[in-house]
Amino acid sequence: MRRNKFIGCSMMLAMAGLLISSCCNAELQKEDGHNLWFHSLTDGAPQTLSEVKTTLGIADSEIMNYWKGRQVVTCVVCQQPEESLGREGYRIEFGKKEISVFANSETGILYGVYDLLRRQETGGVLTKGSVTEVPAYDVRILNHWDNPNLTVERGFAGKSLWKWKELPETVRPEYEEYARANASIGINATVLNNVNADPCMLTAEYLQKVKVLADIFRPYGIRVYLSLNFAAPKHLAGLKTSDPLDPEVIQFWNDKVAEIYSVIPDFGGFLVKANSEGQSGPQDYGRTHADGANMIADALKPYGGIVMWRAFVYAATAEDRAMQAVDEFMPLDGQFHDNVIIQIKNGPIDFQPREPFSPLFGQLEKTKSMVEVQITQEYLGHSNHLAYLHPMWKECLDSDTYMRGEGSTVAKITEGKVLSYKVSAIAGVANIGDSINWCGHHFAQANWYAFGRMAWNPDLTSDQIADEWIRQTFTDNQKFLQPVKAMMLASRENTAHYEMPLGLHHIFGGAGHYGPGPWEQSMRRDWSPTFYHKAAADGIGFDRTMQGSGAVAQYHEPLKSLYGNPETCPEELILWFHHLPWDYAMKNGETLWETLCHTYQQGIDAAAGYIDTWDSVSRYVDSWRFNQVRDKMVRQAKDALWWRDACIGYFQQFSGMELPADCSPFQHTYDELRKFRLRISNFETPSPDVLPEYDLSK
Ligand code: BDP
Repeated sequence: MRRNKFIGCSMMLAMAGLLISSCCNAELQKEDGHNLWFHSLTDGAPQTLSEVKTTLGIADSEIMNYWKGRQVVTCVVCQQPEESLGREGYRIEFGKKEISVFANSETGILYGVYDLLRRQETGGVLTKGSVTEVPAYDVRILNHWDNPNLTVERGFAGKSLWKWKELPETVRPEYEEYARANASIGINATVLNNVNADPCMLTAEYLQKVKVLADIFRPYGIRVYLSLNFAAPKHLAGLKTSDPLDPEVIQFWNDKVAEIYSVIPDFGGFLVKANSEGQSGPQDYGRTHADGANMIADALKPYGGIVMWRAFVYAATAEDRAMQAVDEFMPLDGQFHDNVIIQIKNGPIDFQPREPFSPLFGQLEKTKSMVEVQITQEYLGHSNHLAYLHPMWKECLDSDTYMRGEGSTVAKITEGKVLSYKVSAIAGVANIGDSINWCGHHFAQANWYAFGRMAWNPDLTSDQIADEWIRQTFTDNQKFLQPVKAMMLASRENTAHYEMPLGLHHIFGGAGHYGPGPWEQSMRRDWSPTFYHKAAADGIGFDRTMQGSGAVAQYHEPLKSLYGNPETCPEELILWFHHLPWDYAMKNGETLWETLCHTYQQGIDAAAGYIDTWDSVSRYVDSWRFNQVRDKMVRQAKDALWWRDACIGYFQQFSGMELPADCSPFQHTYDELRKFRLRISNFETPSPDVLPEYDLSK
């Protein structure tokens, strides 16, 4: 190894004078949240982007602008590659006077520099020894569900960040800020458009726009991918078919891929939603998912591109939607070409506040798979609710599938440690829009941050990630850090408590997926809340045992037996797998009805408690962010009551049981609440004036 690059040196800044010593929020500088987790790094000032748009130029500029330590920082791209560092890893060697960052690539250096700056802000800079970091997943990718008309499917943070009409001429600074934010947490890939893909994204006109973004992202180590519309041959080239075995169709895709690579030489590949929710796919032509995926994969192969083919498929006719992905993909195991990865949502239904892991992870023995989590809070209160999602994602990654005996966790399988993968990947559906704070809720930024950190290192704990994020985004003052972290760590579970406790799922009102609608029956039964909770005089819950749908059989032993028996099934999933009588005896000695009511109550109390916690730390937050967060917390606490009134009020007609005396009284009957969902328009965050009014003092 030879030091061939000295890219930066430390600047000792007289920072002490700038440190915020105020303890009154009105005196803290106004902060709109645009600086994300660079808040402490920039000391509240707008971020400074590098003038030199090369990877090393950016790394250099970050050190020059933001390194506050005494040590001189040198960065070294290894001439003789160090195998253990891989393509993107790095090693930081700490000394009293000097810190050196070693990597095999310039991107590795950039990651090392961001690590160093993170350590600086979170108290992790060492004076001796070294740390080596290598990412667990090769492709750490955001999936934007953004449409060319600037709407964002399930987006709750304004319109799309990508201003397609202005591109390629007008280039907004946010594009580079986005790239920088991603690079700082190790995200190295992005799908720019919705899985429900508009074919126009692949036209020559749009590729020129995509190229501009790809050029901005490249020095930050980020590759661009696109969602494709499987019927593009028909839409774009006027072919009579999009049959994947048709020679003209194959030629279309070969030509299209060649065109894309001529414009974007490092294009990553495609994300495909096929034969799902009305999207076209190979089954329209009597072909299989493997036929479709392989045709696209073959076109990409010469360029090194990959296909992420989604397993999110289900049909209205199925007995149990939770079983569909396995039923569909198991018979195809082994048929996919080696640059295809099956992209599987963490749970078998659809990003609910709690699901067991998707059994498909444990069933694909000869096919690569990747996890898709949802960063945007489609089912967890949109951008109104504080819900830190890392614990939910980690629950999935740490789940043991028992595919190859004990220890075949979802993380190990998808990292390629069980079957060996050439390329491993993990995806998160982005929660980013053009809102000034990027994510709508200041705390929703933590989920973007957590996704990146988790994709780099799935072993990091929720606590570690929240800790880092709070220190960089707000303050490292323990009086703020500890209570706020505790609130974040409990928040996902609390959301499950007041929305869908004990394994209940999919009981949202309307297609907006915000408020409750337990009474609803849609035109499709598998979109109907009543189909999922099955509340009736004899009890509640979906029977997925061998006497019911048999979904438990998609899990390997011992899970099949564990989930299949209500005595051993984890209680937080009990109504996912079982239909039980209202007076079923729970482990705590209560009836199921009592525990159901008490779990909702726990969620209600916790949500109300956020307001108290937040008020107690007001002096450590600028008034701008304080007030915005507080307003949302009030809404969240009211929504928790709404969920309980609607669900328990509705279930009560079947259980015939009273609300336990220690629960908050009902404020609305479920009949009153039915009308509210009608006024929430699809895919939008409902505005407060269309939501039921609640009095939090009762
Ligand atoms: C569901 C969303 C829908 C998406 C779909 C998907 O409600 O808007 O298109 O997932 O993942 O969660 O394709």
